[in-house]
Amino acid sequence: MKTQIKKSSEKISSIFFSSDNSVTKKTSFPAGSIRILGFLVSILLLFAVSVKAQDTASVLKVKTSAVCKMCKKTIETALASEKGIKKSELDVKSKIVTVNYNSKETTPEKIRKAIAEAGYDADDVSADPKAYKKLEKCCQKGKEVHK
Ligand SMILES: [Cu+2]
Repeated sequence: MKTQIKKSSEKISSIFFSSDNSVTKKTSFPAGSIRILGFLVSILLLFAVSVKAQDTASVLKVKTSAVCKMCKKTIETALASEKGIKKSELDVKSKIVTVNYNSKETTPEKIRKAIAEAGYDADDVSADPKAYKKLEKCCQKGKEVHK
């Protein structure tokens, strides 16, 4: 950024102090201001875009039926391949998975559905029975967290 400003100010000063003073001074002044204006507008646009991008970064906490570290791995792996999910981390003790996602690319409903399709309950969405049966026996052992 700084070098860009330096460059454009150099250009402007080279216009101002060029040999053909009387003519260029008057004709190039507006061109210089337009350049500065364009530069400021693009900074504002960049700022607006970055603010908008931040707005789409969302966090969702989902209560699951995970009972062990293997469940944690299964759920986190399943969510990793979902569109719009940046990161997910399951706390086995509380059975809560914290999901960082882009609200423009996915929704809480889709995230809960993905967890259910991996074989686990997700809030009020029940685990897909077929996926549940495919889980390791250890993960079907019951509702209590175990090793
Ligand atoms: Cu498990």
